[in-house]
Amino acid sequence: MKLLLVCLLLAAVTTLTKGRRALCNPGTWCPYGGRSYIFIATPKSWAYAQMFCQSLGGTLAVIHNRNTNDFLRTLSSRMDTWIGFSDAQYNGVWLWINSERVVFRNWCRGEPNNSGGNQDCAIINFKGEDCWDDEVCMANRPFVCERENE
Ligand SMILES: *[C@@H]1O[C@H](CO)[C@@H](O)[C@H](O)[C@H]1NC(C)=O
Ligand SMILES: [Ca+2]
Ligand SMILES: [Ca+2]
Repeated sequence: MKLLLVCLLLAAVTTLTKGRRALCNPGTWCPYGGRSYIFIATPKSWAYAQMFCQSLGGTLAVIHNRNTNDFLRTLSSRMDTWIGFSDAQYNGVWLWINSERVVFRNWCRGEPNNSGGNQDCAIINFKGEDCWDDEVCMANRPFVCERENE
């Protein structure tokens, strides 16, 4: 497990170094709308995904408008993908991981439904569609990180 983490971190550092020149190549940071984003295809739990984003100097991605939503949808190849949106602190109160104000939502019809009483983390691209779903945070999903532009 530790070895795996080291490998992931090394891969991340390599990614960071390459990120400077590459624009939107897979595995590199991609500037958009004043921030940069990276899609990580390796499925992880929501908490692990956030830790990984932090190890890259960022957080799980937050979404404040339609354009960013569409951009991240493309970046993630329309796979079920964690974003930094959760109601784990208080069920029904959805908060962005960086505490920014919630000004945009894109829930699928009937979501968030807190199915089974413990769906507290949000994905984009539910069933490939252009909408969000709440899921069990322990589920392993690809994820998208964001960070400030340097
Ligand atoms: C609740 O959401 C899950 C996906 O998280 C979905 O599979 C399920 O069909 C939904 N249940 C209802 C009753 O809408
Ligand atoms: Ca919930
Ligand atoms: Ca749900």
